[in-house]
Amino acid sequence: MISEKIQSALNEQINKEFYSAYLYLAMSAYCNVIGLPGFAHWMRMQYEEESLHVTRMYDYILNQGGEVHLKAIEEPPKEHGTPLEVFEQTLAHEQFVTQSINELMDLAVQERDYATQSLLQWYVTEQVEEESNVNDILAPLRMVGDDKGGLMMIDQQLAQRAAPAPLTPGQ
Ligand code: OFO
Repeated sequence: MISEKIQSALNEQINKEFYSAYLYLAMSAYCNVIGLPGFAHWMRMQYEEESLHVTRMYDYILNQGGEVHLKAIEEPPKEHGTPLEVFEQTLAHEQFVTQSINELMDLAVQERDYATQSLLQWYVTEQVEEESNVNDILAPLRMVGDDKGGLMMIDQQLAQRAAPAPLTPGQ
């Protein structure tokens, strides 16, 4: 069982995770248009990963006997600038999501809701990985600058990203 307060905060977070999925799908389309299929693929995989972040939280609310409220998803921007700017925006967005997860954790601690803390610990760890993955891409992007050959090499590396593992029952 979860309190009304926790239920409402988790539903807000679901909306943010949906927005993340939407944003990365928009970025994927944008990267396709600017001729970077590897970047587009990476963003498409990120979209899939965000969808799993949605369903993990959605399943948790239902498993706790709570109610899911799906709210309108904000429209993401269409233009994202240079490939470097695409990943700078990605890092800024992930930092925003990390902050949001941390605030949720503060609330779960205040409410002494141990089950929700356990769920959120997964997201805390995930956010460390999300930010680190993006930083690992930003470093070579900053190094190559406008060099087309360098960008092509990064594009080929990003094309290798594997699909995220599906959720298994109980996760
Ligand atoms: Fe759901 O981690 Fe990114 O936003």
